[in-house]
Amino acid sequence: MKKHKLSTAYFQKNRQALGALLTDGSLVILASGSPPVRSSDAHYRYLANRNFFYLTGIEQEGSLLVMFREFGVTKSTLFIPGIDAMHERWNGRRVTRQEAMEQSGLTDVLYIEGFEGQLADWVASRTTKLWLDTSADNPQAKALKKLLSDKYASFVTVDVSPLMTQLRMIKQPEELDLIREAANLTGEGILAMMKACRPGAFEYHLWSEFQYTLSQAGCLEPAFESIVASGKNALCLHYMTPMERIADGDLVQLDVGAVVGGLCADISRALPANGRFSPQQRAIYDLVRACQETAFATIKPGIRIAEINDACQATAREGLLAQGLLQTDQPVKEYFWHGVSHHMGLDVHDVSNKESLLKPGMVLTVEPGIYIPEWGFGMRLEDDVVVTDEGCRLLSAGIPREADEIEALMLS
Ligand SMILES: [Mn+2]
Repeated sequence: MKKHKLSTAYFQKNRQALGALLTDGSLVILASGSPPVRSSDAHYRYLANRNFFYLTGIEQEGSLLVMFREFGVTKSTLFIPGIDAMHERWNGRRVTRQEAMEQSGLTDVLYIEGFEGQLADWVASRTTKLWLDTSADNPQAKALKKLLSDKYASFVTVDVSPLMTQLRMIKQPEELDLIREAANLTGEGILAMMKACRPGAFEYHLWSEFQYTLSQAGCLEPAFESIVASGKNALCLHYMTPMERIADGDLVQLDVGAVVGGLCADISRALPANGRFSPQQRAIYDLVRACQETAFATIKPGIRIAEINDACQATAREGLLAQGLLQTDQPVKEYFWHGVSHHMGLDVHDVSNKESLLKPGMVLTVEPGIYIPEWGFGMRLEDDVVVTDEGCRLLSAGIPREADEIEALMLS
């Protein structure tokens, strides 16, 4: 049977890796957070703060991870909310101490009520440096910050998120496996959308096919709001109101991603609504595909993401000049609107340090896009790659990508 989650060893290894970056006397405190309010007393679906999750594997709101480094050894303690029958009757059961131990590999799992007492001991006696995740934007993290600044005003707090970013940027083999699985599931959803795509269908028919495919595989929430944009709607990059009827001759932009075991995929395809690309659509499709190939050939350790952008823009410029769409004195950015790559992992737009050079194990999207308002459409193609020692390797290799392949599938 396939495994669909990260192993306990993964979280243990991550804590060790963070510990190795800390000096003696360091106290790190990370909050799991709480779901944001949607409206009135309704909340959005909960997702634990990803830095907290990276170190624990725990999806329990209102929890804290404390890591304390002393004599070259890092001791980690997890605090979870206690048993509360009335709360659980309404909101579902909470993770138990036993479950938390098994999931995280931590042996010290305590109830959150004991946190402040423990904190006094750690801080008063031995801490010299207090690390908080200042990138965390949730009520629990804010309350923690306030508690610490009220009670321990003399401590200088340091932001732990740059260290987390440094670790999270390099993906481990089991993360890569799950990203591949997420890409495969995304591919299944795209095939279902291709079957549903025809003139007269509504954008939401495709949207719901994707949602259905993911839900059937146990992925109740995609990595991000699915984009299905027909015709000129694709000229809005983050089009999120898929309510329009698809017309004959439209190009339909898909930008979608599944999540498996916490790891995301992010894939874009463009479909001809009636099964055949028009000559104009085909010309732009082939040019965007050429930009993708340029990116695949450019990505290797030691370069910056900006270099991938530059290379793709050069390919796009050449193609647009040949099409007569671009004049020599015109900037290519008039048709090439957005960057080509971002990091991807536990977050679809994963944490990254823009200045850092690419290294093996980093996962990037490759998503060149060309948008032609005067032709009434635009499109991007997006795949996911891992940087290798020599270059890069596709993680979304199985998803139909070539124009001929797409047409054959749409007409079958
Ligand atoms: Mn993307």
